[in-house]
Amino acid sequence: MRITDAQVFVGGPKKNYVTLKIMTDQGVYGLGDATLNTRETLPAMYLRDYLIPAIIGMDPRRSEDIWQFLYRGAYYRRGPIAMAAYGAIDTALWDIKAKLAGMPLYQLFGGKSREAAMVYAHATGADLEDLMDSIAYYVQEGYRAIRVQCGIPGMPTTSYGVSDKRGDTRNFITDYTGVRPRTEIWDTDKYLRFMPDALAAIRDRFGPELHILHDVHHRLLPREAAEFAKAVEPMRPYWLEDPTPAEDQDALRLIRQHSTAPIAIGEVFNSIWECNKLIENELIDFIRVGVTYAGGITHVKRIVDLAGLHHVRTGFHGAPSHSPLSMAAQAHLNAWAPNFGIQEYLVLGTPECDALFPSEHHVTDGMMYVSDEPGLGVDFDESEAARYEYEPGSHPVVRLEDGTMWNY
Ligand code: KDG
Ligand code: MG
Repeated sequence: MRITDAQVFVGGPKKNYVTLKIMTDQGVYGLGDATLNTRETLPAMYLRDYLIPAIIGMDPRRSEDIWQFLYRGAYYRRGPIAMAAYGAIDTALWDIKAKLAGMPLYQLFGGKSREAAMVYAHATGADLEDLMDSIAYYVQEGYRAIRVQCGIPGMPTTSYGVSDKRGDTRNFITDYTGVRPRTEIWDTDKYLRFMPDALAAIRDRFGPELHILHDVHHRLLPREAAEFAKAVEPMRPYWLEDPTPAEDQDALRLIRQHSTAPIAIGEVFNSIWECNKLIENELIDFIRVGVTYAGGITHVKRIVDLAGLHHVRTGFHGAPSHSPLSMAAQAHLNAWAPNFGIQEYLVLGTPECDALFPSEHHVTDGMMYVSDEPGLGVDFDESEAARYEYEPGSHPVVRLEDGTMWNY
């Protein structure tokens, strides 16, 4: 069996999904996702110019060897662009393998460990009252776990993931008006004065059972993160995400020394070599990598197994930039992983998105049900894809009030 060709498509309904389709001489094809949000053309170019020509003629069933060929063969290893490109190839090869076996992908991992996987939704509010309404909406929709992000009083702009318009619960991460980013202003003191009380009010209003998650989005220094984690511990958050940038990993010990609040990190990691210290030293509770830019199923599965040895559970990244293909790959991993924790999930199911990526994966009452179709269980409609073009977008950048650059 041989790979005969592969194509890359960039575009989608209000998204720049990077979709790879690998064709074989037996008519079976595989699909993968290389959507690196706001930098989408780079993995697409890497695939088209370097990787596709190199894999044509290879046996698609040898997914491990092809992964090693891509990773070891590049010489300049890792990085999000390369790992997104390898990930798309790897996911497409697993799709082919499972289609050949006539089985849903999770069966190849070892079968289901659960009937459905808990997901968390995103609630956002311009202020606390607005956030309470947003949380109430998701509770009533059946979600058991909700990430809560709130405008901070006195801050001149909104902070991460929040709209400045009341009642607006769209996700504010990517701005598709060009590559020049807008600026958010950040003030740690105002955040630290407000957020613990806000989390206490949320716990008070929604009771003990709701899983409350919060994304600090790399804004705090390690000592501040320790102070914050200690302050919110009594509210029993499900997790605090990215309390501090994880470049200085030893600094995370400070949080552990002061608080038992669960810590989730890893959405910007693209290899096991960024996670292994945090996992082996048990400095985190949830690993947040995504199949899209952490080298695909082969590599993420390796990370999941390492995490399982150290009581670290999965909480795969599921921001809106992930296409239904990588979300499906994660749905299969979530169905299998003995150390599954939770899955981030934003409603993808617009009619346009469903038409582009037909599938039977679905979320009901806050639980994700994996498709039983052979392979990933997601198809790709090329005639629909022809409707979309790449639209340049950007994340915000963050500055302190005096103009100093800060971490987005
Ligand atoms: O592209 C950047 C987003 O994926 C990121 O800001 C989202 O932090 C994020 C999350 O937890 O989903
Ligand atoms: Mg995050």
